[in-house]
Amino acid sequence: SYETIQFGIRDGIATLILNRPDVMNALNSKMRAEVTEALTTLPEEVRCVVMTGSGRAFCSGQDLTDRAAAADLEGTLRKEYEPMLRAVTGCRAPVIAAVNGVAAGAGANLALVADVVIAAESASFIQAFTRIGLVPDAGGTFAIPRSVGAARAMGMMLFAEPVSARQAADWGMIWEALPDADFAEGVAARARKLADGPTAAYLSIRQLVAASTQNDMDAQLALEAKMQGQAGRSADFVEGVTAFLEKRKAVFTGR
Ligand code: T3D
Repeated sequence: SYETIQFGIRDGIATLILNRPDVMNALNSKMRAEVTEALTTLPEEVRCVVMTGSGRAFCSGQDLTDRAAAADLEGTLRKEYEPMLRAVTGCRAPVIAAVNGVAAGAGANLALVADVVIAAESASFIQAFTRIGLVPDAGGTFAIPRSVGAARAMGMMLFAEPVSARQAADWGMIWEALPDADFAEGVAARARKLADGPTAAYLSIRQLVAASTQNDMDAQLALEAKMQGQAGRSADFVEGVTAFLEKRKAVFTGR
């Protein structure tokens, strides 16, 4: 069991709760290690992961009381943040970031590397780094210009002001903002849908979209063909087509 996160699995859905509510779930070394560990050792039964925060925040970013991290930011990023971010992007199952409250600094960027980001309307995203004289990290300068364009990325990063969940959704930085009253139910419904879906195809889609930031069209068409070849040999494809022809809902096993 873990100290800084809560982790549980039910009906194919793993829920990972960042759990240091007194400090708005600030990231310390232990939390980075535990998030990484939980996501890289998922049992086979898991077909969707929901990552969220306990209390009123999602995550306030780096724990600013941690002197050791502050003494070697470069080392901390390379040795602790990178493995955590890659554990999200490389996770076998799709990851939903359920942003229940403020997501600041590396906490915002941890959410933004997830496959789907759903935020409660009262939540906000803050590229807080320049408030303390730092530059955005944790993949923010990679992901944000790609999702919202350079003008909005620059505004967010230079002004370090909160961007509301609604604004983030309107800009295409996240998938959707839900009224607070519908948030838990909305997240659960989305997680259920992914956990019941063609898990192997989802993994390929995530790899294709990631590769599209680097590939030219030739390389991307080749990768699509390869991954569609794989999908075409899956049990879920057989089931999907059979269910369509039998006019019933497909029952995917994720294989
Ligand atoms: O390795 C490295 O260091 C490099 C990596 C850097 C990556 C980064 O993430 S840098 C950016 C770090 N994060 C921030 O600068 C955000 C700091 N927090 C805030 O700006 C605000 O707390 C929030 C906007 C997140 C929330 O504001 P509010 O007013 O709702 O809550 P609050 O009162 O500020 O915070 C509640 C408590 O959480 C408070 O403690 P207290 O007074 O009740 O004892 C506050 O100090 C604590 N807290 C919030 N964020 C952090 C934190 N404690 C440690 N580290 C934090 N990041």
